[in-house]
Amino acid sequence: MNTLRTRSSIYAITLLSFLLLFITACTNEKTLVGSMQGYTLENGSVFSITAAPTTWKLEGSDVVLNAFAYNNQIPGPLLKVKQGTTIFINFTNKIPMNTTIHWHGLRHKNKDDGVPGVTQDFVVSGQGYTYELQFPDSGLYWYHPHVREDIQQEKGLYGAILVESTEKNDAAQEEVLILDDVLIEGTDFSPFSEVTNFALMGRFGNILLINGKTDYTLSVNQCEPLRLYVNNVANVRPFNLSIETQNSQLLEQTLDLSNPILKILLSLLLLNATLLMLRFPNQEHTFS
Ligand SMILES: [Cu+2]
Repeated sequence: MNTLRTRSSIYAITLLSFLLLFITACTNEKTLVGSMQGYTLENGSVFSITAAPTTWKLEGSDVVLNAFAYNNQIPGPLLKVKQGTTIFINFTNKIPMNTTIHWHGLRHKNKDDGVPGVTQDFVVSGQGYTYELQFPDSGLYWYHPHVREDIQQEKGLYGAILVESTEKNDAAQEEVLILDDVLIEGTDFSPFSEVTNFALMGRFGNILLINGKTDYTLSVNQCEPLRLYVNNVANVRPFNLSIETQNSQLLEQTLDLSNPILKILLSLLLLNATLLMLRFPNQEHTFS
């Protein structure tokens, strides 16, 4: 087992740093531990998701956010499904606002895509809605409200869906990294406006997060292929995520990270899911 440590910085620094520290030699042990709570859902499964207020303490600080969460988890439950399946989500809205869940990137029935006024009505506070989700394509998708994202998404309403391909998967380990930022003032969120007062879906934050944490760590196996699914759920910020591949072997990636132009493109594309396949034969690697 080895340790992947990610460090996020405060005060509007857009660069996310990753430090990989390998502490043991190569093993054949397969690690499939997600950093957020994962749920494997078979075809026809019914899964319940409740959006509700919660408190969210940022580790290593006095900050306790008055947040919203899906099933009291930030990020929300990681839904693991197989390509070609259908599941049902029994959604309950317990936040004091109307909301919906939009299933970002999914190619499925329009009526369940969660866009109020276009494909469905608001799910008013105290009520629910059953979503039918289909997964014709593999990859990483995510879900979030489609109502006042500047408040609801900022407060913690987001989660990921990992759709396993029907084709062979060569990765020994797969991890989902969700990048976010939050704007803190004192010990809580900076106040929100009654009306949307920023372009896009909100504001820049001053604390950076990976999977809801400021000091995210992850165990990985040395020498085995590691596939990272990276998703940006920040309301407006493009992250400058780059990876130094010194002594490591890139098996597969969607973009050539050594190319500065593509690096900029990657920053922008992180608004959607990006997939990286990596392998690290040597002892230490620094990602920046
Ligand atoms: Cu979206």
